[in-house]
Amino acid sequence: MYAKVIKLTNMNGIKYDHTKIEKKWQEKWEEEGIYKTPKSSDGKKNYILDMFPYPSGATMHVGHLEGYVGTDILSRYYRMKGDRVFHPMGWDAFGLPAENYAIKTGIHPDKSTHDNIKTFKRQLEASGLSYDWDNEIDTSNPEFYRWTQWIFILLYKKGLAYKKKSPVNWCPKDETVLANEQVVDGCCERCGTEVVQKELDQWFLKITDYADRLISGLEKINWPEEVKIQQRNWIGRSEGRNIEFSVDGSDKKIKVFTTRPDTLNSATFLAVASKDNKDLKEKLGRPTGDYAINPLNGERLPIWETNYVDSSYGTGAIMGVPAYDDRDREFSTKYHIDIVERPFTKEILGEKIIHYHLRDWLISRQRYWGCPIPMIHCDECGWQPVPDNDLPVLLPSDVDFLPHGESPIARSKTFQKDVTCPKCGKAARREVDTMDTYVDSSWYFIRFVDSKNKSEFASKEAIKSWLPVNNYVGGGHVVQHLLFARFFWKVFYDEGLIDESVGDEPFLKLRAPGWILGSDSRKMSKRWGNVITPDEIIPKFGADTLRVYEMFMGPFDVMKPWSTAGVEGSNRFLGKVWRLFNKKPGEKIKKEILSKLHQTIKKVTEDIEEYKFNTAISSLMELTNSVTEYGADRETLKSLALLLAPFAPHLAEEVWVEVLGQPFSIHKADWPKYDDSKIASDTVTMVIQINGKVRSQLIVSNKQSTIQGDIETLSRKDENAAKWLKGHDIKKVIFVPGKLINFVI
Ligand code: ANZ
Ligand code: ZN
Repeated sequence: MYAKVIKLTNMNGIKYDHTKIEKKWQEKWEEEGIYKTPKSSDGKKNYILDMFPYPSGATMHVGHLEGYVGTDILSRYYRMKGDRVFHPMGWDAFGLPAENYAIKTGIHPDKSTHDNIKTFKRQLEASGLSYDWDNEIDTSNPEFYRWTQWIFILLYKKGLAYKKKSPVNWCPKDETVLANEQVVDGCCERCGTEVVQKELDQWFLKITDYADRLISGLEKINWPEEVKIQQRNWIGRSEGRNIEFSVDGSDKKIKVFTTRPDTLNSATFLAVASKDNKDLKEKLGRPTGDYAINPLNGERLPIWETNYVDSSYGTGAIMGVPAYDDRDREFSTKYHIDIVERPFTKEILGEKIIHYHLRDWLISRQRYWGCPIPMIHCDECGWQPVPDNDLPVLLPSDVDFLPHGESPIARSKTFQKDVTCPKCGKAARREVDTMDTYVDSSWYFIRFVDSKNKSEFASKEAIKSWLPVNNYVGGGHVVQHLLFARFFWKVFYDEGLIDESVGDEPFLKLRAPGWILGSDSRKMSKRWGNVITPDEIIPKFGADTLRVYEMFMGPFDVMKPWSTAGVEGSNRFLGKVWRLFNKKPGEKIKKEILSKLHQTIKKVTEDIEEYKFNTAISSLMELTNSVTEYGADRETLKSLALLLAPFAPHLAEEVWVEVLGQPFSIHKADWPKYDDSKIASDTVTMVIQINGKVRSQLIVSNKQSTIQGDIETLSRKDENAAKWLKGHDIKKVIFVPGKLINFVI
């Protein structure tokens, strides 16, 4: 064993060269299939999931990787702890950008998307991520979208999918529907023509039926508070009263919704939603000429029509109380309506009611690159779902992508061929719209657990064995994704497709990585020329350096700017680790090192579980420094390698197998345990800084660590510190007992 150490030390030299290590182990891991999902039922199940990426034309940048590295650390750590880990990856492959690209270049979305997937996958693999690729899914694959269609039909049969007229953004020149993000200042992003609203028949999913459960379920899950608040705000539950007013001189009645029925005595007007000027910021209105009677005091109140009342919320009408409501006051001031302030009343009129701001989910898209909606329209029988045996309804390939007023699929010659009504058999027509891609991402995490199932969307057993997701990581604009996915899950749960024991929330713990900004502290974007890709960093510094750097930049969930100096710092740290393992280990270690080791095991263990990857790495740095200075035995080195394995998997494997002579693979080895009795220490580690930069450290007794004179003397004797102090006048000494000493020179 010992001879091997010497031999391999010579072979690899002392310089840390990632090019000799990373590719080699990636190939070996793949060959040995060490990240395959365990078949046995040993260990606690732990489903660790990333929000799967949309494979866009722009390659992945280092910001995307942050979350993936985080879940990779968790997956490696929990595997070593003996958990049964499930860590899959796949592609949110449908979407508008690929279709727009096709319009511009003529390249079919299927081709561009799959080219992009190849690039993304290569980048993930080069980063040393431990996905089990056996369960890879692609939402544009008919094997997948067959079940997306099946789910749509399930919803339809449960009365949760319906068709209704609804306005869309319409460009009259391009004759196309525009997504909100394609409308810039009210004009078409492509041609600049003013966008109008057009009413189209569209499919909706009835998420509003689940509004209350979508709120109450939040109590059960471990999510960041701000994400829960976003969910609640999006649903917008509001308790109040509907109060009925009669219209003077007619038998018409107007119902208003108010959350402040106690202000009824101070109402001076009524207002109903107007059709025009809807999108203007300015409050506009006109009197209708009618008057309503206040049911509390009999006063006659003018009825106005205004754009600040939303026709689709509450009753679409309000009572105006300018004395107490800011919007009403602004409106009254502008139109010289009375402002009357009377005391609140204890007498409360009207029926109790709860309204939600949440709207049903509009899923129709007049687009090609999405999942076809599996419905057939018959003039006699109306809308009919496509029979199960006829699924999937395949996306036709014979379409041109230029917009012509409706979904490009409408002009396919094959799509409508021989279509008959499933009910009466007469000639009929298929729905040509496709689904919002949020539908795909609302259930992909269920398909992962049984991705090859041909007879079910996922078996109840597979769902029970892996779901709910234990750790879900992803960020960005996810309010809707999380809401929609929770809605789907509850529908499946109610339908009995999910065992009761699994529960009615799909994501138990959620964490959102903070954005990585460019080095100019701006959002990484082509526009600013500040995008950094793994393809620039990995060849130069290695994946381990990139991983350690990204996790060391700061707390996982906060924004942080990229710094090339920081990358170099992480690279130097790994170089230091490398040299440590290429030194001959000692026979014995100091007691101080032993307690430091056990403190570090405890700290890294706890930090990983709390997603505090940055502080876990700092404690590994401290341990590395202590060991470099005071030496270590083989057992200590083994523990250090194990602790590093989730962060720098290639380097850790190399020293584990090639230097320490341990059996392949470190990623299958047991996570080290700490011993409380060894943690207790009568010594502390003090940092020595010169001009605020850490230059060395001292291990001293607790008592000594509080005596400035002793620490100053010991620092001057310390080899590393002495180097920096030599020949300089010390202007000032800052001393923090038990923590640090800083020499200002
Ligand atoms: C009188 C009043 C007095 C009000 C007061 C508020 C304060 P949320 O919490 O969002 O439910 N409102 C009702 N329906 C509306 C609609 N369709 N469009 C615009 N505004 C509407 O808000 C409920 C309050 O918003 C209601 O209570 C109503 O104004 C207004 F001191 O009634 B309130
Ligand atoms: Zn029919």
